[in-house]
Amino acid sequence: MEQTFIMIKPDGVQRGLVGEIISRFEKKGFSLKGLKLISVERSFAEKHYEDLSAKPFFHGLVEYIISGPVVAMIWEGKNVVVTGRKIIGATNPSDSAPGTIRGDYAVEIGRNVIHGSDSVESARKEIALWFPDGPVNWQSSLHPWIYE
Ligand code: RTP
Repeated sequence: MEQTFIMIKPDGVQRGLVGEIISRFEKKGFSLKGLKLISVERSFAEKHYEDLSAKPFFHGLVEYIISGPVVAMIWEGKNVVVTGRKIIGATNPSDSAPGTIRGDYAVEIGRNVIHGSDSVESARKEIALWFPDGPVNWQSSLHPWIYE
């Protein structure tokens, strides 16, 4: 079953949006397979965002991610990578549709509350980086009612 890496950024944690965000993924029918509240070092944040290292906003992005604890999660389910990005909404909250997390809770691109893997390959790399011991192994009893 497909997995994705979702991170609630420091603004989302400090604004008290953790429960709301987890609730949206749970209610959709996805399964939580890893969860931790963690403050990361600068070098770790740079590694996570290494593909963006040439971007002019890279330094500010790293400062943002290390400014407080983040909630790192693994979510599992059919098409969870693409669907997770839809639940999150467009990168720039000015473009995010109402009903998405960024559309409902964010205003600026540099404080957009949440990260989600943009592909199955990115998800695999990000889960390996953030959860070197892998996902928690449990089966949700809801599965028979979510999948045919
Ligand atoms: P994310 O990785 O956080 O899920 O975001 P994304 O794929 O939707 O967007 P990406 O292009 O990978 O950018 C990563 C994060 O960098 C910040 N950003 N700031 N100031 C700017 O122009 C700018 N552009 C991007 C955002 O926090 C974005 O989520």
